[in-house]
Amino acid sequence: MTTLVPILGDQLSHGLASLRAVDRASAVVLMMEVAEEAAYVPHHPQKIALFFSAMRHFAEELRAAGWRVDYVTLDDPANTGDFTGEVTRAADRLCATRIVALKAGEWRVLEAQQGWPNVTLLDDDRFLCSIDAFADWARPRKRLVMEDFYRLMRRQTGLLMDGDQPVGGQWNFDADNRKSVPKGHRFVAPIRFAPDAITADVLALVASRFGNHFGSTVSFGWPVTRADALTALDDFITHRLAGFGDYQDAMVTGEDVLNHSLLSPALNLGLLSPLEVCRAAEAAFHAGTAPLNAVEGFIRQILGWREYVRGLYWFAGPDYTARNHLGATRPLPALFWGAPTDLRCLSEAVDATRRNAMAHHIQRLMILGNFAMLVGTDPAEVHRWYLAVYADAIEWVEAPNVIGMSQFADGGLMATKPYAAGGAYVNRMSDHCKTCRYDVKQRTGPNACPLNSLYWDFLARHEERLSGNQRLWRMYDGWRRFSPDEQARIRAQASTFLARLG
Ligand code: FAD
Ligand code: DLZ
Repeated sequence: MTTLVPILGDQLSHGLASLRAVDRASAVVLMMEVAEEAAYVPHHPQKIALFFSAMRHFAEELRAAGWRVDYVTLDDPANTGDFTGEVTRAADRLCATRIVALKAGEWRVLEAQQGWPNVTLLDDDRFLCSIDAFADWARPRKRLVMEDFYRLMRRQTGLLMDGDQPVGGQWNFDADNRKSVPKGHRFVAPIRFAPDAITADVLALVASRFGNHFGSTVSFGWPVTRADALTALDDFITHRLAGFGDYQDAMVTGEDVLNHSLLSPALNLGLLSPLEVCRAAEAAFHAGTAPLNAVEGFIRQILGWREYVRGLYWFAGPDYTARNHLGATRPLPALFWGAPTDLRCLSEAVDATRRNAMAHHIQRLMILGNFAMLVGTDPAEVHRWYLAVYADAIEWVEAPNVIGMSQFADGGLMATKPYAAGGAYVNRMSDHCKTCRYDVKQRTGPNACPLNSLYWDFLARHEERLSGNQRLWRMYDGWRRFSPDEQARIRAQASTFLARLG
């Protein structure tokens, strides 16, 4: 009587519910490298290598812990290329009488799992808020305000709480976290992990099979085991957490990481748990090595945003990624795949993405996402790009951030207003404009920063739909203060740019 336990690439946790539910002596763990997962969107080669390497290391650890593991490599000639084919083949091969699996992190794969024979699907309990608990919170509400959810999570977990009050007397220290970086400030580079023999094999495999995908693997240095991930966590807590809050929204030319943690891939693969990461940050505050604005800001990203977007993804339903509230239809501009652009902010963000399979939050939201939305890109194309290019992209976390937060394609389920910005924002939060060929202060003319006319054109295009939004009142007031001639010049400038964008 063999029980088959399929474990997917983002389920690399030793305490997995499916492992807890079976008897080690009669279970066989199945892990599968499958072509469909690697290519249903053209994933960045570094992302594919990260998943395969972490999977191979995890299989080794399971074997060392006494599990029988059946591991199907991508180049196995018998590999059918998809999860269902491999699960069916393994069930036959091992004469399995039942299958016990953890529910996948996206609708597409969950639907496939539901078709597996004799399968028991278990809830993924590696999150601090269950899907049902989020739905109970969300159902009676008109607006799903993240801050309300976050305070509930603070109370439930006791993180940064003093009885029923927030430590420091305030729930949120975001107002302290908008500083620009002083000239000459030095950031401590994050720890990188040199590829071992397993990773080197995987990098060679990925180069031969997916070398034509956008992205480089040269900088590969991700933690691929739990031990490495714990070292990366310690490195962040020791060297970068203290400055996390101050420069959280900043962008600096040539600085890919600043004080960010780079922990999202390890968290999303399951190498680290969200609670242990939050507790490590909280301990640094209590030890006096990191200030409250930094620790609260960091914990809010994980306890608040990460749990909130996961709940929202499942609450919103399987059609969420098809939403297109603003009716945007433009194909994704070629610059997202590395075609040259002379906007410095965009070239920096795309280049970091190409080199590292990573860009930090403000680059994703306010540079790349903002540009895609201002030019009217089809949100489904934007979603597929983000899913492909980032090492941490799993649909449950990527889709709400892209469809909801960055493209306003869900019509405000997640964000209260579109995150739209012109050049002034980029100039305030970064040093990019100083070395850009465009003049950020100009709206029209050959040297004007294109973001300025695109921003006003976006507001004008969507005036009927958006001008009733209270949070956009000031922006529409600004637009109406322009003379009709100036409005026409701005729109003509945007239209010329859009025509050239093709
Ligand atoms: P830090 O700045 O150090 O933050 C700490 C942790 O908080 C992150 O590791 C992450 O786990 C969590 N976090 C922070 N912001 C968010 C958020 N908005 N949603 C969920 N978790 C958050 N994050 C992903 O993990 N996968 C994605 O595919 C993804 N796609 C995104 C797409 C867009 C358009 C935007 C605006 C954001 C996206 N994010 C995504 C959220 C965020 O940008 C990344 O989590 C972050 O940049 C990862 O880098 P870090 O680990 O250094 O984060
Ligand atoms: C992202 C990814 C890739 C590139 N390849 C695999 C794979 O070959 N095998 C696997 O088990 N998982 C892979 N993954 C992660 C899955 O896409 C992820 O588990 C699903 O999106 C479900 O959340």
